[in-house]
Amino acid sequence: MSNVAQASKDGHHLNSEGELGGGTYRIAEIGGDGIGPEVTDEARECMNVAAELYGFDLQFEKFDLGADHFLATGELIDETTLMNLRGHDAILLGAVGDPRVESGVLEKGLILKIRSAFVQAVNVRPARLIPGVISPIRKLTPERFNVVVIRENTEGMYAGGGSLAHRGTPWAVAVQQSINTNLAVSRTVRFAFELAARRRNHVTLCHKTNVLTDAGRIWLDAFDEVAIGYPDVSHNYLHVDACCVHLLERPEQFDVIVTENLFGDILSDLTAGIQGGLGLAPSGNINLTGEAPSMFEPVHGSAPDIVGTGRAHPGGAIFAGAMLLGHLGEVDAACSIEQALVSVLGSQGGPGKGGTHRSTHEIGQMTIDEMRRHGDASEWDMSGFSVTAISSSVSSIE
Ligand code: GGG
Repeated sequence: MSNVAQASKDGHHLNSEGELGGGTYRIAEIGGDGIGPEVTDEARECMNVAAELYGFDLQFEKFDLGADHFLATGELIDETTLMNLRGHDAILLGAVGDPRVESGVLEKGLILKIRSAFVQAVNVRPARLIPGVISPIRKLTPERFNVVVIRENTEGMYAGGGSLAHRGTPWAVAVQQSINTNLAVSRTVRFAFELAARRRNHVTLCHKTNVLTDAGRIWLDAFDEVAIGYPDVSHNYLHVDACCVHLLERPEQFDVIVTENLFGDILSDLTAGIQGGLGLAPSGNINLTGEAPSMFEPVHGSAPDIVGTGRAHPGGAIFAGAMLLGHLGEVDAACSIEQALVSVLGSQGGPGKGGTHRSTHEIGQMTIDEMRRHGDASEWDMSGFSVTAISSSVSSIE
């Protein structure tokens, strides 16, 4: 993590080694549905300004995927498009989901398809209370809330196994399978320990082992085995229901939470809520081998009820853009975006209570103004627990 960038004479910035950047990155942009394109527009603009300030190029290619494409063509994503996506350095995703399409079709056919096709094995979901943003937890202070949920990203209930027979009859029967392989569980747990070793040295495994005894066993076995290799990282286990209460009552006990796919999806909405709003939460779907691109997205969905109103908060998407750049190694640029937005949130509040409710575009522009005003990443406080720090450190975890 560098926080010592310097301004060069032409207004660009030198990295911590005193070099001007200069690389070119190909970014695939999937705005998707609902408010997705509105928030990715703001994230892209912030990323472009960061590239300009820090001396590298971003080539964005937009992919028209989502409900409109599906309704017009009957296709979700074809093999050629997947091949094309694969040739990019990273993917920026907005949101999917549309009331015109049966629930689950777009989510499974696009997001889950890309996660599994590109073996984006873990989903990294950081949340922290940013000064100026009001948490629904009364008297919560920033020092007490800074967590990362590591969600297994390819299996569990989301692997797609199941069947529904006799739909529409009184004897309809549905089966939804949860898949848990030692391979996927172990790599997720190992990732969580590696990340914790770069943070505050604590991992909590969250499951429901007292009821889901078979899946729970494989998680506990992997957890115990991996923990042996990390003597400096303390660890504990919580049932998922208890974990929810602990997050509300004693959030300071958590550093890294590792869990299976479904629990991770739900718990990370809770951590986003504690942070002051789902609109602020970013995530990274990480390919651990570098053989395929990783994908960065806000945690929130497509929010069709507020499309076109300018009320969507772009914070989660902008933070996701920062994570993406951190993952590519452009740490100073990522840091500049992140800290500029933190500064904007400090003066404007978050999407919830106490926020000034600026428009999507106003928040994006204020972030850019702040980046240009401060520019030099060395001025920012990079305490090591930011989304930039997380994403730049996870890029070295395999
Ligand atoms: N921006 C992410 C998004 O559109 N999420 C909708 C959703 O429900 N995704 C399912 C998932 O994250 O597993």
